[in-house]
Amino acid sequence: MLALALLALAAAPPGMNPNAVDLFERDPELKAWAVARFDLNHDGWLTSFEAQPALNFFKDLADSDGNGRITVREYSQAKAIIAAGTAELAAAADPQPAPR
Ligand SMILES: [Ca+2]
Ligand SMILES: [Ca+2]
Repeated sequence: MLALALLALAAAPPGMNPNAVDLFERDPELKAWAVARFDLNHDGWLTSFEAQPALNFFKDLADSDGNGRITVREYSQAKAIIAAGTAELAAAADPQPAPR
C-alpha cells in the first residue's frame, strides 16, 4: 500500500498541485467526501493522483463567480452543498468520465 502511494507521488506530473492532499488532510469533512468519491483504489487514502480531480472538482464547485479563487465564503458554501449531498447534481454536469 505504502509503496504504491509513494510510486504514485513520484510519478506525479509537474503540473499537479502538490497541496491537493493537504487541503483534504486539513478538513476532515472534505476528506470524507473526497475519499468517498475519488478514492479510486478504495484504500481509504487519497494519493496526489486521486486528490487532484477531487481538488479540481471542489474548485469548480466552490468558485461560484469563476474568478479562479476560492474565498472563505465560497469555501463554506461549497461545503454546505457537499454536506447537503447536492454535489452529485453538479457531478452530472462534469465532463469527467465516471466509473459505471
Ligand atoms: Ca486511494
Ligand atoms: Ca471565486
